[in-house]
Amino acid sequence: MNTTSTTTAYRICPICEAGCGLKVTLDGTQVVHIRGNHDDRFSEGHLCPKGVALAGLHEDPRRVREPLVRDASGRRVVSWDEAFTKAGRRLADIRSRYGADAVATYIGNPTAHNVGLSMGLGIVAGTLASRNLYSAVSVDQLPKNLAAELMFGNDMAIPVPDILHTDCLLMLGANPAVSNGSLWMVPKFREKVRDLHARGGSLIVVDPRRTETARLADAHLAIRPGTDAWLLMALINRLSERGLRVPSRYRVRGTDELFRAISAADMHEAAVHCGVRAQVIEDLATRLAEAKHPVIYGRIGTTLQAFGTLTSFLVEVLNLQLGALDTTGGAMFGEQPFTQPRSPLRHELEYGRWRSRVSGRPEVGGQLPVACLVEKIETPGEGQIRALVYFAGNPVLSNPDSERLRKALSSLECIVAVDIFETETAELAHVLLPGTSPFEEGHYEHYLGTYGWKNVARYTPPVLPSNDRPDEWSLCLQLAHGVKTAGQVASAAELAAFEDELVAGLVRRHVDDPESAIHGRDVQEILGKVGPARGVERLLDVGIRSGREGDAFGARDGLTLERMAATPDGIETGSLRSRLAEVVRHTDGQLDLAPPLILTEIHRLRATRPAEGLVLTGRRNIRTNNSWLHGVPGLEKGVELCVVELHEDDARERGIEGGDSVCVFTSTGELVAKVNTGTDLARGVIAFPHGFVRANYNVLAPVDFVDEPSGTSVLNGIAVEVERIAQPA
Ligand SMILES: Nc1nc2c(c(=O)[nH]1)N[C@H]1C(S)=C(S)[C@@H](COP(=O)(O)OP(=O)(O)OC[C@H]3O[C@@H](n4cnc5c(=O)[nH]c(N)nc54)[C@H](O)[C@@H]3O)O[C@H]1N2
Ligand SMILES: Nc1nc2c(c(=O)[nH]1)N[C@H]1C(S)=C(S)[C@@H](COP(=O)(O)OP(=O)(O)OC[C@H]3O[C@@H](n4cnc5c(=O)[nH]c(N)nc54)[C@H](O)[C@@H]3O)O[C@H]1N2
Ligand code: SF4
Ligand SMILES: [Mo]
Repeated sequence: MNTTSTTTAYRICPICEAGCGLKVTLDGTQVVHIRGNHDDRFSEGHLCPKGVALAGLHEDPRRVREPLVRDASGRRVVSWDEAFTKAGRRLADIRSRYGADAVATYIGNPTAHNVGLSMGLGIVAGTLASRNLYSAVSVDQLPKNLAAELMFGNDMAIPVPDILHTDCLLMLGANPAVSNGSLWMVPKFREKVRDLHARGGSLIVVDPRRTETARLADAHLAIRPGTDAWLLMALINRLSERGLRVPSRYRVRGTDELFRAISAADMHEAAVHCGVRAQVIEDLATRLAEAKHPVIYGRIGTTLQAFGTLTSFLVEVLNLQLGALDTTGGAMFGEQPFTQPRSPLRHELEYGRWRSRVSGRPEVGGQLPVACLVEKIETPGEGQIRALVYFAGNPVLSNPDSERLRKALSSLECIVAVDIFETETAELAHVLLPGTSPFEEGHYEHYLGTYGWKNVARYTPPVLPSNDRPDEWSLCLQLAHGVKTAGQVASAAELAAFEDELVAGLVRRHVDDPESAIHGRDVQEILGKVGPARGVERLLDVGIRSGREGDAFGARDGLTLERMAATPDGIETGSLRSRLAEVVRHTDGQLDLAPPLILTEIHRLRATRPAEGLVLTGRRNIRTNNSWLHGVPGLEKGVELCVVELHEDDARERGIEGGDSVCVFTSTGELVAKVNTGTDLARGVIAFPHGFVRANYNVLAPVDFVDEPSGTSVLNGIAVEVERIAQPA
């Protein structure tokens, strides 16, 4: 007889973009074990060690559970009221003394997987109304956003490969066998490649390293870092010579101008820059031309590099030229049930409307690149940054020239951190407001939901109650209230009224939107029907029920948040469908293929000699996530992850052997780590993971090495030297 009384709860894993549906077995409030949910319509049972480690993360004694403040007398635990008062008062004071721009905001990566936090931080940032808004996006995908803004007039218009139907997937600078995709939620990637092969299709990987993904591929092009734009231009030219032009069904402008500019790129010149023989490029062009449903996908390796915006733009040009954009089996725009009211058509680009004070870099979609952060803290004068509020990030490890940034951050008058660990950045904070455990919040993938390999509606409610602590949505509302009122703590009634106002605002915008399912309806009637009583879930319910799949608040059969919560396996919402016209936001409805910025970049590329000698690139592994999860029980046990990888011939030339300690150094900094040698890397390339404290990759990254149009930091393809050193004692 079974004597234990366990219960099962469902939780979408918030760590990476696989979005795995997890089955959590509980004994009371104790997590007994975690399994992948095989009935999950999206993740189909996928699971990795990090998902299992959520239990360890929940239990981890190092996880911060009470607010902390730091002052002259040191670090101490304080009540929530005291922490909110202190944060609000100090931020309000700095704003009143120096102006709104003196308070900067930094948004870290986990906010993308935490709906309460990401919607809540928007309220805080809106209250702060500072032009100093930064995020991990400028050490990640910003070039893709800018390329999309230029081409489609919509910075979020980034298509995903329709992996179910393609017969030729060309992948540049991505390793989904480890990362599970990025701006592409793709659990069970290996199985999807197996299916691709089973129907006669092929995978071609362009990467300086023979990665876990490259090992699954039919062909691997070991490209020289930072030269993908050359490869893409060579391909576009070859296909063009074979008569392939942008099909007439697409509404585009600037094709001739763009193709003329690209045609100046010579095949043999491209081959030399890329380190890939011309014949191999020719063969790849043939393969793409002959495929029925080819598709191109580029990720981190194509964005954290010197020509990130141009490369990202050319990826979509090639998709267009092949007729793959917005086509079954090609590059499709996904959908999610939560729908924002439609943004107006763009008369002007959301780009360069203001510039950073010192280096003059343009804003992109309302953000300044983190490459400007340090100078804006260090340089005295009008607009100098005096305080920082950050949400779930760790810029001291994740941003370039980290040592200089750490010093600059230490000089700030006030740092307010919203974090769950006392990280290298959090330890500089004056007020640390701890977020909740992943089991204490509901999950809906509202930021990345449109980048799924398929369209699915999923929501999982909190697994455990968060007791007396505010969830991160309420935490943000309280913080915003504190900024507005110079440190007053809102009562429960005041907080509820604040939330009511936000919900009513969203309902009103939907009612005003001609494309919303609740267009023209009565606001009070809708408000009376919003499902949950409290919390960010109310906003979710409004967006879901007003969207394409929604029940329009009882007017038709459709999705509600309640229905999704009752169906934790997820509800399929139809295949990826062609919807380019909905996505384009340029006023003339056309795609712009020749924005001046891109033409300038083509000239800049042709005038730039790629770095010679050794260059450094990144490498991810399955047991960490960016700078965190280190030391979480069960993850790093007995595996040395923080090692330099070097081609054995490059090692031999330098008198280095596997297991040696080496110093890696650049014009910016140096680090020491152990070496592995092998043949997985292209000659002249060394690889190292980011996010480790004992040897931080980003001390090596020069802050002014950026993708010029977007200001995104170039963290791959940095010129380095490596030298064997005596083993440390
Ligand atoms: N050299 C190099 N540098 C890189 C990269 C690279 O490839 N190479 N990759 C870049 C990329 S793609 C990214 S996205 C950035 C990431 O850079 P960041 O976003 O700055 O930092 P993370 O390492 O993701 O750290 C996230 C922090 O959030 C906290 N956290 C986790 N979950 C929660 C939560 O639910 N609530 C709260 N409040 N806090 C939470 C964790 O404690 C952790 O400290 O790094 C970039 N840096
Ligand atoms: N396990 C694990 N999963 C993760 C993360 C993690 O830290 N750990 N981080 C998550 C985050 S925030 C993100 S953004 C995604 C990123 O997911 P991916 O985009 O798949 O990133 P990586 O795995 O770093 O793979 C990037 C590849 O680009 C190659 N590369 C470097 N420079 C160049 C170049 O110039 N050209 C080309 N063609 N290739 C180049 C590198 O060798 C590497 O194999 O992963 C997410 N998933
Ligand atoms: S792959 Fe791992 S970390 Fe990513 S969502 Fe799935 S279980 Fe979580
Ligand atoms: Mo990222």
